[in-house]
Amino acid sequence: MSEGSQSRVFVGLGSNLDDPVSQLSRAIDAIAGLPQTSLQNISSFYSSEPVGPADQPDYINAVAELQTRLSPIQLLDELQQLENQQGRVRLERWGARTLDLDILLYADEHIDTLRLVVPHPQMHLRRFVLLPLQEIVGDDFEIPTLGTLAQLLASCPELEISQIASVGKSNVV
Ligand code: ROI
Repeated sequence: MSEGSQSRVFVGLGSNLDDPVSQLSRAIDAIAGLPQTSLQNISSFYSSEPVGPADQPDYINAVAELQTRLSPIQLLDELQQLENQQGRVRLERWGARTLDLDILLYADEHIDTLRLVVPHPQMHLRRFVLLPLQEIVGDDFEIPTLGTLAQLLASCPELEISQIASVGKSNVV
């Protein structure tokens, strides 16, 4: 990457169709290749029951930490292109998908536009986001306006979730 100011960003990854583990692995490689962006870290992969409509397969989730010079909207455009490249079809809200990439945090920015809301408005309610994030940043990390990860995990709804051994890559730099 060239000179200029970089932002620390966390992206949530999720898939529950067409071999979710490979979907996430492909997405991580693609994120690592984004312009003006470097992949700093990736959590383990986690398997969980679906939150929302139950008549769909279990999900695989992970969280990636990036440094990027892309603006929030440029990053959103890039991530949506990756979703589309991996066959995502937007059928129903909260339905099954091959790949979901959500900007969870963009530095300590608050963004509230039609296309993008950051911090992600549901992240504090989703154990499948908080657990992989905690693995990367630890208990004391503050989510702007919401509190520390330890506090958020203590009040987050229960979820059947398990860490899948050794499929994530940790500390990729
Ligand atoms: N449930 C789980 N466990 N993981 C997800 O990534 C996920 N994504 C969604 C909904 C349908 C809300 N449920 C999920 O979009």
